[in-house]
Amino acid sequence: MKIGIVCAPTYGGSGVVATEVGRFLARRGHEVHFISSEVPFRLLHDPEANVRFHEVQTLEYPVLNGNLYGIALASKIIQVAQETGLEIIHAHYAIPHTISAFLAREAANGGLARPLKVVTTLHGTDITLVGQAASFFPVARYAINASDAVTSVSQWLKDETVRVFDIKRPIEIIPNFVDVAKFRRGLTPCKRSVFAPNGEKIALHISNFRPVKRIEDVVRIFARIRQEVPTVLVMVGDGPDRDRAAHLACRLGISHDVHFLGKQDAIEIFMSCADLFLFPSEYESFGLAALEAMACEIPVVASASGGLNEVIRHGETGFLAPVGDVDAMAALGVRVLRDEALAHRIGQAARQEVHDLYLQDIIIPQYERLYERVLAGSYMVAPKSESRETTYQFADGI
Ligand code: GMT
Repeated sequence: MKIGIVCAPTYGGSGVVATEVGRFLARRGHEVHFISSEVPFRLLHDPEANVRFHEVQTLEYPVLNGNLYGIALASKIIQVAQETGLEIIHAHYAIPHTISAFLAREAANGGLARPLKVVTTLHGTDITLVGQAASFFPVARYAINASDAVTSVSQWLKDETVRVFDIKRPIEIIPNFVDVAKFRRGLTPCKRSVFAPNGEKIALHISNFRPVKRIEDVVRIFARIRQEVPTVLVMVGDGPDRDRAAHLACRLGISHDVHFLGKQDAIEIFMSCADLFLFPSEYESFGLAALEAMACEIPVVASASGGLNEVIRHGETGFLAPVGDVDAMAALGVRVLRDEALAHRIGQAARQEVHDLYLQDIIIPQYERLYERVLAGSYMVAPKSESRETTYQFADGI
């Protein structure tokens, strides 16, 4: 198949998942075209045969009040589809990517060699933050309803999407996955001696440091753990709440044990030798970083919220505590850092869970089958109108 993937190129779960989907589709013989503002960062250092990148160049023009990226993206999609005969656009993020794909299809006005199908994957913040804002709501709902197929990375996100947007159409759950050859214990070079020269344990947090990640909770949890077990905290990533977290570490007098490393490409280097992963988010539609930590056999302490309840089985493959319950999360951290047998058992079970449920060989065929059904016209017949009473009809009786 000839597949166009539209995604955010920067650090962040949706861009990572989109890149890995494209990479593994290419390895299975499909022709994959990434269309984005920059080369997705996980593709930068690891190019693949069968993968092409097409840069969207936009224009900031003050008279038009802002960013014209969505329109430039639509033009690029038309150009790529005309040049390569794309069959599918797989949009990761409903806004603006799905809308740009619709615009491309409409604007091409029959000028494409083949009809272009649009598959949308919902990742979370496109629904929970952006889509719910009043200025985007009706268009986000339209993106979901008018896509040829829609997938969600968790049951929780699907339920939220259906509830918030009153969606009647089918949404398939295709969870995220991990490349276990890359994310595994004991990679070299391990940075343990750099951060923990005196044999301290290493607690790790990786995110984009946005408010939803509750970064200050990470610091508070660590401060409590450190009183019980010699530990350092490694913070990978950057974002709006970094300074608040650094300031809090200062106020608590622990900043010499907190290492802010900023954005890093090869996060597996840190994951492969950490002892604990702290992930106290307000919610996560999935929590890809938690899954990557599980693949590296690190016990994860996370909040019992959103899709994290699906990814982590409390006491078996990691630990969950109520959102904001810093004391409970610290107690779980202390327990697992003190008890090596427990840490080993949880780490092994976590890695096994990834092998059982979240391998690329399990997940990628699910996308392939979806594309095939969409191309065969056996997925769904689009409704004529978008009213609440609309009943959807399925050519294959689903
Ligand atoms: O906030 C982030 O973590 C970034 C965001 C994104 O869109 O890149 O992540 C979302 O998608 C990831 C990949 O499916 C999920 O693993 C994250 O849980 C989700 N983030 C939130 O729901 C907050």
